[in-house]
Amino acid sequence: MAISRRSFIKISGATFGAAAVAGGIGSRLLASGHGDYVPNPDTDGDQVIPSFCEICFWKCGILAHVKNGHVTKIVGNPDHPLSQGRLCPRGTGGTGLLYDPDRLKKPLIRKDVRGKQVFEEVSWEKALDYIAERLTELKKKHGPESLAIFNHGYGASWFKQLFKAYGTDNFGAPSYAQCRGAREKAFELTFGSPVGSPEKLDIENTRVLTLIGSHLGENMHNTQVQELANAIGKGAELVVVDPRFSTVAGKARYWLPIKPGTDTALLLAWMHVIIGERLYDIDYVEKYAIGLDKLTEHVKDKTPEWAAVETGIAPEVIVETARFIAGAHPSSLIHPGRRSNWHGNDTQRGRAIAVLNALLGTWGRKGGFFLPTSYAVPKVAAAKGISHTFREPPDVPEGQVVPFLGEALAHGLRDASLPGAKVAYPIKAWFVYGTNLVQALPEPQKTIEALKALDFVVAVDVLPAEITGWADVVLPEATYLERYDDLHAPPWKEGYVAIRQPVVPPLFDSKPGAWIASELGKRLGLSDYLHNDVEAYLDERLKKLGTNLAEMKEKGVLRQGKEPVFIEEGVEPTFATPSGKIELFSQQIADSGLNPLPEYTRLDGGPAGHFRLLVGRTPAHTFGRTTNNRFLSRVYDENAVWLNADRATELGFKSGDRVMVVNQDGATAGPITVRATQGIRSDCVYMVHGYGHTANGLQFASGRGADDTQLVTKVAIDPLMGGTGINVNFVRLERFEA
Ligand SMILES: Nc1nc2c(c(=O)[nH]1)N[C@H]1C(S)=C(S)[C@@H](COP(=O)(O)OP(=O)(O)OC[C@H]3O[C@@H](n4cnc5c(=O)[nH]c(N)nc54)[C@H](O)[C@@H]3O)O[C@H]1N2
Ligand SMILES: Nc1nc2c(c(=O)[nH]1)N[C@H]1C(S)=C(S)[C@@H](COP(=O)(O)OP(=O)(O)OC[C@H]3O[C@@H](n4cnc5c(=O)[nH]c(N)nc54)[C@H](O)[C@@H]3O)O[C@H]1N2
Ligand code: SF4
Ligand SMILES: [Mo]
Repeated sequence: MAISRRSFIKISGATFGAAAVAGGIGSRLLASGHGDYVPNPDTDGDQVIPSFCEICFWKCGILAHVKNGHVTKIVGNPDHPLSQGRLCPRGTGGTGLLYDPDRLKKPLIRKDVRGKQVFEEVSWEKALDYIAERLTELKKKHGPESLAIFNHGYGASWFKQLFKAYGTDNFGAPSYAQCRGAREKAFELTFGSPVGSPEKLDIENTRVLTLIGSHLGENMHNTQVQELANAIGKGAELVVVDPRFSTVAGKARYWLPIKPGTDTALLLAWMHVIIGERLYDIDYVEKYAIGLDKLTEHVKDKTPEWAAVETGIAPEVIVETARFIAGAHPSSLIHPGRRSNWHGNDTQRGRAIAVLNALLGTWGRKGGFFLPTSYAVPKVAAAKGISHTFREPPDVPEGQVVPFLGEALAHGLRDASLPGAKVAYPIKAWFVYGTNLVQALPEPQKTIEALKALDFVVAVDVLPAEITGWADVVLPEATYLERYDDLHAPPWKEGYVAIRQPVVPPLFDSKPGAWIASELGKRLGLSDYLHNDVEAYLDERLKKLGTNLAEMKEKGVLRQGKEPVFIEEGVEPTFATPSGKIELFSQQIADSGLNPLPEYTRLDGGPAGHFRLLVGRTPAHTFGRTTNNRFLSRVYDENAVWLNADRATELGFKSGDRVMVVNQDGATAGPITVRATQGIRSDCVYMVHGYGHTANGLQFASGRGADDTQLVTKVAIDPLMGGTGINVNFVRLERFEA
């Protein structure tokens, strides 16, 4: 039964009878089979329905305008604390996803026809029966933990419940070990609490904001960008540390074009100056922190002169910026960053950021980190609780030690799926929800090898992304505008609870995740462990809050009202570290045999004539999940490779040239357009992630720009938390001959 040597099947637009019409957005939408409807963002709706966004993971409150059954526009909900009436450009482009002509429309099953693998459109009944049959067989043969679930997005909660009931706790998300993981561990080790998402930052009241990489404004988390604009309006100043002249560097008092991978040296030198000149928050550190003596000793030789050699930043600039940053404490925030798995030594860099914040007294302070509150929303239990004891995920090879594991490592679960993997037990099947593993996981060669070897792969998606072409069964989910998900009540400055609800019924034959999980549950005999009627479930939860579903559908969000969230307002911080204090020195890390004080590791340089590959975001897109969105692509439809202008001249390239990007292992990506600029150092190049799709079902995005993932054939593993640093690949540019 098992399909070996699974191959990539192109889900083409033609499968669905949608002609590939050349031309503008209108004709593309006509091809969607959704009548002649083209959303007009100037049209107000007859109905205005509140919900929350899923174009990225910030979850801003939206108001969807609906007229004649169509969504005309999406605007920010003024009652929602994260959007405060405004959305980022991506959020307003949600209609471009809803009406994307390339959406997955019917369940698909892989079939072998005369030795050739093809997809067949099937009914939901047939697709779900088939998955249940295969998962039952898998459990019998290899045990439930041989199934790994990969996920991203809020809708995954239904599947987490389902698969825990099935018997596996092997959930991996690239948004941990490839993203926030190092930062979260670093802050946990220092303050006893991760930064979390949405990050608990009071950017609004900060006087000096220091950004290490974090390219706010291109990295477009709505609330942070709004708060930054307000802070600048009130006179806040910025220190931007970035090898590239980012958008936000253009607004900074200081731009420090640092040599990539040397931030920890800069941070240690700043500490050297701040401790040496007693510019830190002396009372705060005395009251809340331990280990200042050891830190002082540790940074004694980390002089600005020492750091200058590492970072390429002049010693006097290091001293001046250290004084400038300390001068504004405690409203002087060193942004913790988000995508922090860069070079392998990342938890140590995160520790340096956390420790510097501690010296500045920012944790729990206005203009620093707030101490969040949340709206207490009682849970509602299913008929049966899950009492299974799960086997540890096989995400770390036998013999390797990762002392501070957090969430399961997504790449580790992938590696446990490779033939011959040295793990406690192998992974044999994947259930993939809302993550395009082919672009999201580094070392794509391993991802493909695993996909070829697995017994069974299911992908739940909204678009025919690369991962769906590797699945045995593809399930078309309804978009966030067509479904309920669970209530959202995150820790924030003010407690609130928000609802996601369908603003229009699902298009085509797509179905909400809650329904899919419930139907699979029925077939697996697990219904008692699930909430099978999403409306009844939400209503019951809301009744416990003294409201109900009907009322909440009108209101969209309930707010708890302002509560104290700062030490200045009388909140006493608690630190869930072993000592109960902020740990400048970490005994936990010492016990694991690693450096208990933030440690700088010098990186290897690349081969001669190569540039370090750096990646980032564009304000108009979320990774590759929106690059097929025609509305958002009106602004930015292809990535470019940033190359230092002097180097470009030396190498004979100019802006607009088409090149292939080739890495140290001979892997290639492109063609892509050169952007020759003085706004980047000469030792690195930069591109936005999420382009260069190869799935031709993504009729708009396919073949546009280059996919950086193809060039990430190498990673550096974080010795503390096991994440993959991806900024360790080196590339050169070759002229593209068409
Ligand atoms: N518009 C938009 N916004 C997004 C997203 C999106 O897809 N689109 N994705 C969201 C997600 S999930 C994440 S994780 C975040 C990611 O956004 P960030 O957390 O800001 O990502 P980074 O990788 O830290 O930042 C990339 C920046 O770091 C710089 N950089 C590269 N190497 C170095 C270095 O060694 N040192 C220093 N100091 N700087 C360096 C790059 O030049 C670039 O400007 O964005 C979030 N916001
Ligand atoms: N090379 C490289 N790799 C990276 C990064 C990088 O910058 N460069 N960034 C890293 C970071 S910071 C992160 S957070 C990860 C994120 O990477 P992923 O986990 O892959 O996240 P997305 O790109 O948002 O996932 C997109 C998939 O979800 C689908 N999708 C969109 N909406 C829905 C929905 O409502 N339901 C379902 N079922 N599917 C949906 C999209 O069509 C797409 O296939 O990637 C990491 N990997
Ligand atoms: S930041 Fe933008 S894309 Fe993300 S949830 Fe908010 S509006 Fe949506
Ligand atoms: Mo991320």
